[in-house]
Amino acid sequence: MARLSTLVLFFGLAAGATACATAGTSPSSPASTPTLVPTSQPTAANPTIVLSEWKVAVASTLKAGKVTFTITNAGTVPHELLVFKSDLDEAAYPKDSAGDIVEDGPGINLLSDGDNINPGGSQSRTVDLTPGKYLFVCNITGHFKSGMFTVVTVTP
Ligand SMILES: [Cu+2]
Repeated sequence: MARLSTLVLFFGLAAGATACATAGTSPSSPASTPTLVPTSQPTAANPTIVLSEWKVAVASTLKAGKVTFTITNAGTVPHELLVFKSDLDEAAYPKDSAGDIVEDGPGINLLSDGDNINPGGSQSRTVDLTPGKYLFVCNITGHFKSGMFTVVTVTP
């Protein structure tokens, strides 16, 4: 599957490059016409999130909008991915006595939750991101405390 994706990406890029070259050399484009740059460059529209001990590997900046994540577990124990939106720093998140996040606690908003993902497994999840500060975290007991989170800023 990874190989196929690479191929698709390669041909996608090749097609984009061809379109670009064609547009650039077109003699019928008057100089005064604004150049339409094909928006075929890779975007963060469908980012991959890789979970492992004890990391949530995701870009620290994402663009607002509907985003479909592919979430994979590259670790050796089950993990999950929760997406919280909050202005709070992660240290100020409401926590229980074990140090796990109280998911419906004050000051935070759980936007997305899903089943645990077994080692080697993956999951697809669509989240509607609005500008602000987010915490992408695995809240299986002890994992947040072990540093399994990433702060993500969503820009307009
Ligand atoms: Cu975890």
